[in-house]
Amino acid sequence: MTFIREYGRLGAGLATGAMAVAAAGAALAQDLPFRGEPLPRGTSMQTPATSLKAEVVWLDNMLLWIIVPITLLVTVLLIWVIVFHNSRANPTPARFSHNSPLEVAWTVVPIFILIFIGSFTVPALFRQQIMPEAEVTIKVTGYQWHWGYEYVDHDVEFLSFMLQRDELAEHGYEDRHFLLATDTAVVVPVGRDIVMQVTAADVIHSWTIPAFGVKQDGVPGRLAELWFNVDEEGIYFGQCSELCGQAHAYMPITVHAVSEAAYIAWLEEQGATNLAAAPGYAEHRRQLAASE
Ligand SMILES: [Cu+2]
Repeated sequence: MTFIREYGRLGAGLATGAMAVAAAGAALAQDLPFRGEPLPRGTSMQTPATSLKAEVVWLDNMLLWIIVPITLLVTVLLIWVIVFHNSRANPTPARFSHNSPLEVAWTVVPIFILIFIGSFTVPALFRQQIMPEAEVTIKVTGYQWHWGYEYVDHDVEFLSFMLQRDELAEHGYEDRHFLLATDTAVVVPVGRDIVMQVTAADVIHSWTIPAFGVKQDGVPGRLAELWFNVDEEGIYFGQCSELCGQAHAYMPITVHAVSEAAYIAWLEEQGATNLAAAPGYAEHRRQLAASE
């Protein structure tokens, strides 16, 4: 494992040259609840942390109500045919080969089912794929095998490597977060529209946070986008979701969703420029002035 990490770091140095590794977000981990993580014996989706994910979960449940009756109907028909229409039970089969009303029905009914499903899934797809006006813009680059982040409005950039088991505690994580927690984390304010620009530097990677309902391939030479707006403060985990080579399983993603004040404080800590562009900055200044 150490080999993989060191190898990754070497690659990082080659790939990004002078890109500095900032100790981002390490101090924040202790104060935030863990929200977006896989649970032991968990079989369903993670609790939604964004409206997009809530919609995905709703769609999933709704589709279940359609697919279960269809599956049952087909199963019953199959059993019925097997039992009553085999050569022993039915030695002289009927010779007809068409039944127009039935054929029209089994064409039209599925069309209506598809239109019904599409009337929900197509608008959901548009909500995911049409980017809102970004309040925070972050560029993420996939490397073999770690992530690089750039807060484009603030000249803040850092790399993000998976933590080894013995490093978890000092960063505020627990043992179960092995293979999920990273040394630096993406920090975003809650209740704001975050737009991530996703790309890659070597092969295709994929950036995702399951609790946010987002997943986007990072393709070298292209800039794709995804967006989310986190409801609650907390720590959310994801993993590279496009098979990208030997250490694909060792480039997880950690997001800290924090209050606006904590986000601005973090930006300051990172030596961010253009702080006035941070969402809620004017309000934050006013509160600071009032408290003095
Ligand atoms: Cu990858």
